[in-house]
Amino acid sequence: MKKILTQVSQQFQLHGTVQAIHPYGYGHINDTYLMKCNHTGAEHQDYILQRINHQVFTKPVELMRNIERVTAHLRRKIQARDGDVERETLNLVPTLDGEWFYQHSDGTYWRVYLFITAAQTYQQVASLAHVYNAAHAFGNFQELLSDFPAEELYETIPHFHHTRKRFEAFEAAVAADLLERVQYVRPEIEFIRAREAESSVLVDLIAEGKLPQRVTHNDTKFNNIMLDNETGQGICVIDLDTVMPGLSLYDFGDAVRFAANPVAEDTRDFSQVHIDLEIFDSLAHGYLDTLRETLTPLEIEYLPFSARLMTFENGIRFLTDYLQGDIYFKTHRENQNLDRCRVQLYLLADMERQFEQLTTIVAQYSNARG
Ligand code: ADP
Ligand code: GN1
Ligand code: MG
Repeated sequence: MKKILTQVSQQFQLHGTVQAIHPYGYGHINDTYLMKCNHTGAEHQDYILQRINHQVFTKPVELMRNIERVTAHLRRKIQARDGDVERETLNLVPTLDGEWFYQHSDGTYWRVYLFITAAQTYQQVASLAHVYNAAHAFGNFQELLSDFPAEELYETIPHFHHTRKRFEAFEAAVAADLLERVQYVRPEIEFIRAREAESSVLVDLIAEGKLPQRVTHNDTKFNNIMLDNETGQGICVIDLDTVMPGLSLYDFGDAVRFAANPVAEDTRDFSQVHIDLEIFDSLAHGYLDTLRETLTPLEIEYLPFSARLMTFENGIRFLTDYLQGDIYFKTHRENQNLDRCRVQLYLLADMERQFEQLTTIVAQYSNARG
C-alpha cells in the first residue's frame, strides 16, 4: 500500500516533497490520508489524499466533475465577499496532467485537496455553540449553491434519499437472507416494518410537486464540517461527493440524526441513545437563522419529521448492509452495522416520544429572528 500511496502522490502538483502519508479521519466510505510535505515558504505544506470508493461512486469521472464545478462556484462566491478561498471551500489539487483526479493502473481513483489549516472536525458534539455554527454553515452552504444550475449536476448515487426505495431494498435483503442473519434481527425487522408508511411521506410530497428540489449536501454529518480552532465557526463544509439535487429537509434531518444523539453512532450502550433537546434546539436555531426566509412553510413544517425520517433511513441502510454481509459501510468489528442500526432505531423511538417538543422548538425559531 505504501508503494501505491507514494506513486499516487507523485502524480499531483504538490508544493514541497512528501514526508509522510497516514490514514486520516473516520469516514465510512472513502479512504482518506493526510500527506505531510516539507516547508516551502508560505505555501501549503499538508494535503488530503483520498481514494474514491468506486464501488459506491460508480461514475468517478462524473463525480469529480460535480466537485470541480461546485467548488469553483463556491470559490467565486467566497471571493466576492473577500473570504479566504483556501479555507472556506475544498480546493482540488491538479495532477501533473492538469486533471482533477488520477486513475492508478490498478483501477483505483484518487484526488488531492489542500489541507484546511487551523480547523477540525469532531466525531461528537463538544459544545452547543459548535452545533449552532455547524447548522448555520450547512444552511449557508445551501444558500451559496442556491443559484447553481441543479440540472447540470450528475446524480452520484441515484435515489440516495428515496426512503421508499431504501425500504424496498431492505425487504429484498430480508427475503434473500444471503448470510442467514435474519434470525438474529427479527425485532429490528418488525420495528422497521411497523413504520413502512413513513418511508413514502417525503417522496410522495415530491411527486405531488409540494417540496422544492434544491442543491443540497445530502450527508450533513457533524464530521463533515470543519470548525475553526479559534472561533468555533463552521468555516468549511467538506465531503462533497453527494452534493446533488435534494431536499433541504434531508440536510437538516441528517444533521440532527448524527449530532443530536450524544453517544457514538455505533455504541453498544443503547440505554444512552437519545435525542438531546438542547442540541436539537441549537441545530434548529442555526439552520433557520440562515434558511428561515428561503424555506417554504411546508418545508419548515416537516423539519421535525425529517429528523425521524433520516434516522429511520439510516437504520434501514445499516440493517440492509448487515444482512448483505457488510459490503457498503466500512466496518472494523463484528456486528458493527447491526449496532449502528440499533442505535438509529433507539434514537428514532426517542424522537417519536419527544416529537411534540421537537415541533415546538422548530416553531419557535421559524418566526423569531436571530
Ligand atoms: P468520507 O467520505 O470517507 O467521510 P471525508 O471527505 O469526510 O471522507 O474525509 C474524512 C475526514 O478527513 C474528515 O472528517 C476530516 O476530518 C478530514 N478532511 C477531509 N478533507 C479535509 C481537508 N481538505 N482538510 C482537512 N481535513 C480534511
Ligand atoms: C456515510 O461518508 P460518510 O461517513 O460521511 C454515508 C451517509 C450515511 C453515513 C452514516 C455516500 O457518510 O449517507 O448517512 O455514512 N455516505 C454515503 O454514518 O453513503
Ligand atoms: Mg465524511
